[in-house]
Amino acid sequence: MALTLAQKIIKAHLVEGTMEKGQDVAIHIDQTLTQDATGTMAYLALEAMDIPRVKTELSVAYIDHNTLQCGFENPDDHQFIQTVAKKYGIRYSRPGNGICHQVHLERFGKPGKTLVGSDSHTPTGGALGMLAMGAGGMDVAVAMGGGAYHIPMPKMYFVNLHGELPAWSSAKDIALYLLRILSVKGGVGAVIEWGGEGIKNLTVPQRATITNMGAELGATTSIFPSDEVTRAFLKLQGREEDWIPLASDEGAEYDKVIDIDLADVKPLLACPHSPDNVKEAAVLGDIKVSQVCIGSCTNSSLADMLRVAAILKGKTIADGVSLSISPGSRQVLSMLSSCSALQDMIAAGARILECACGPCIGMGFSPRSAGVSVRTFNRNFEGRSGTRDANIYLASPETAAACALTGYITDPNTLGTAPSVKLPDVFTIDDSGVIMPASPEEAKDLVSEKGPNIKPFPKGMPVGDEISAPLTLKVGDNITTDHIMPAGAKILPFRSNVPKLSDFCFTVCDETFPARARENENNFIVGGSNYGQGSSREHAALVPLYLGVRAVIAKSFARIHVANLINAGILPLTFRNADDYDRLDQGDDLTLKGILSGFESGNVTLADRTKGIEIPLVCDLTARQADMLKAGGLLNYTRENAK
Ligand code: MIC
Ligand code: SF4
Repeated sequence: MALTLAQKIIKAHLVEGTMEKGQDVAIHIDQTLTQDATGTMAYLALEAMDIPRVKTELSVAYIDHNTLQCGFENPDDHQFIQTVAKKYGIRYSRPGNGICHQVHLERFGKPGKTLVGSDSHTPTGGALGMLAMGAGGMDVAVAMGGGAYHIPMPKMYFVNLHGELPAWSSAKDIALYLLRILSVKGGVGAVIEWGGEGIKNLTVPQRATITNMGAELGATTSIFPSDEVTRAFLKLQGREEDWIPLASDEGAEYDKVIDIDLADVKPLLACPHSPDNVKEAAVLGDIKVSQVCIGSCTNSSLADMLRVAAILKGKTIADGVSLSISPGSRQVLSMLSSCSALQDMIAAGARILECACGPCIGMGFSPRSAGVSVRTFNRNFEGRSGTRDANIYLASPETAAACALTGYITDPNTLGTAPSVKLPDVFTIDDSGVIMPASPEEAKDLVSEKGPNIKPFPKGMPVGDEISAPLTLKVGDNITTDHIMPAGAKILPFRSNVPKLSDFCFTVCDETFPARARENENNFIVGGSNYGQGSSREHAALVPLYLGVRAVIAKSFARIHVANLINAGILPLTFRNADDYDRLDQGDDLTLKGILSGFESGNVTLADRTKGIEIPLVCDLTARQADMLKAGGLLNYTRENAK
């Protein structure tokens, strides 16, 4: 049978299951990555698994999210991660070395390999022909321990690119173009494979912008073939030997094919507050901009930065604008500094930030009240920037630079001829920002160092046959994990302190939620469709668990979040009839009945004791997931199975 590219990689890594759409498949994982904001939890889970050393081909721990260090919390977390990495055989990418996805692409990704990362933008690696997926920290810990990664066998979508991009359009505009077609839930349950003659003109960093933003479509992952373009990129990185050719088979079948003529891709912006609220720059006009941020794992490659420098060269940014630029990695920053590009940016008025996530996760650089910020990032969820009433627009580096110069939302086409940028023939290769682990012999005597901010995991409770609880919170469609567990400079330092984090749970939607939840032993949450989209942070499950949330009932769930709920021991259920969502009100007293038999039959009944009605629910779980819930989550399940 002719296979798609993703099917080929899954087949080569299949540990358990059959490759039938929707069926649980267990995949062997070659590489893992973590970042610090999710890494502490992942490494606490790894330590709890009690294995001497990771079993993957390569595992890397990046420090890139929490680099503000306003107190002891962040540096203590860094120290914990560094000591764990040293002991367990994990490479440690120190703060300043760059954003995990950019550095992984440059230095470690390999065509044909599988990668799971405790960050939803791990699919960036698909630009190299990897099967790269975002996951919760506990799932990454299991993969480090040699365990398989479980996913429902995805559907296969194919995006067929034709022709060439217009001069001022870029890879970001392609990603936004697809988001406009498919929406933030259009990729759920699917792998998006990119191909067609149009890809031959897309470099690996451009491909990476596209695979990165597949996360915003809700896709399991996105992938490009490994071709001569891939080979050229790896050669520049001094790793041509990592290249292998990879493509889908002739005649491979896809569930959906989307044709895009690149000539139709104009400069686009995602308007507040969702990455799929996409409009053409040319039609937006006259919106005054107070801030522009260039960087993030979506758009911080050397080519992106050189284009920005060329646009800014010899000019000064508008008076009302504050411009930040964060290069994606130390390689990018040092290469910018060895030509005139960095100087051109500084002279134009840019504020150069360190090579880290920075403003993308609200670690500083919040916009002013009701400010308009144009960012080359991938998410513009309400409040994520740190300023609740700010309006965030997502755009390409070219459009962002144009906005910085004019002070208004601007179509870069109005700037005249697009600058052409030539990449250097030789790249600076310096891996000294990555600290190697100790040898197995030396590692025996090492212990991890935990600061006072690092608190243990909340304990999952075995799910029984009946649970009663009030409907403590009812929310709408497309609730993101940034709503459930906000981040930003004030909250992110507590990523290893669940009790403290619980003060902020759902406060974006309802400031009284944590106090209300604490009054009850058990709580239920009701959500709309695509509940839990966005980040992979398992804190969006662990913190509700700490606050007594026992089940979430929604119209539908995002893939990583539903896995995180189950890993935490929280029961995810969906409405059999979506209209029943309207029959429930916050404050209703509810009972879930027949849960254990529902694990087999797929049916659970929700009794609304306040209204005296019963609502049929769907319990769509694999046998492994049901066992995990019966055990009270992944950690208990792993412990029980180790006996
Ligand atoms: C994000 O972009 O939302 C993050 C911060 O990188 C998250 C991870 C986290 O919350 O720590 C993600 O994308 O998974
Ligand atoms: Fe970091 Fe932003 Fe990328 Fe998340 S999306 S990994 S916060 S740069």
